[in-house]
Amino acid sequence: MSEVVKLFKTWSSAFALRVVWALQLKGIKYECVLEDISNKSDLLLQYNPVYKKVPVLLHNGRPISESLIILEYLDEIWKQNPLLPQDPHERAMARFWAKFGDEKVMPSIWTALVSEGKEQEVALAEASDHLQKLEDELRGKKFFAGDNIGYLDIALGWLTNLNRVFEEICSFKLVDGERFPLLSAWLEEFSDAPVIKDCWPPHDKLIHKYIALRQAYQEKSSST
Ligand SMILES: N[C@@H](CCC(=O)N[C@@H](CS)C(=O)NCC(=O)O)C(=O)O
Repeated sequence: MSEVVKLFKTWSSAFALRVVWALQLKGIKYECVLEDISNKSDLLLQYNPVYKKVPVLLHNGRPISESLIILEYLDEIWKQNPLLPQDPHERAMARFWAKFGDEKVMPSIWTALVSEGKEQEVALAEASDHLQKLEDELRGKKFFAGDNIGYLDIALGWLTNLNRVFEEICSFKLVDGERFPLLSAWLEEFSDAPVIKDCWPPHDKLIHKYIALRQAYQEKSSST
């Protein structure tokens, strides 16, 4: 059967980028449908009526949303270059750390990026604590998945981009090579991997977007 795969994404979505990476790593042919989050298409609302967010993967006309769930789906349907570990305990651990990345690491780094003063200080301390846990997870490994990029590397891949943005906008290193040597090496290995590096959103456009988000956050905080 010929497979029809479409991916609804925006130019910058870090969540959609996970799906792009997985599709590329598995060599799955797909078509991109670019969405504008400020003016969502009827199709996006139809395919993801619950969250109304990208990414949405459409496989032979059937939609799947939530990036981590899409990764699992791709892994189940397309067996080549498996993303999740074969061992059930390792698989559970990969899911655990991916959830930790989304629920703990991402919000703390996000707040550290957009805030200032005391709020930024607190968020940074929290982020460093979380990053230390990821550093410990990398001990003895090149990638979180082992010798090759896997599910958890893809799930945490947003960190590469945000780390660069952070350094440029806040003028200091979030993932400091001295404090987090394994995580720093992972950031480089991951972002330099051929399939990964071909898919980064345009850097300057991304920096502008984050500067605008930072300004908006600070204006909102100062008016409340
Ligand atoms: N948990 C979701 C998060 C997806 C998400 O937040 N997508 C953003 C773009 S990066 C979005 O579509 N936002 C639209 C909105 O919040 O209305 C996932 O992993 O797919």
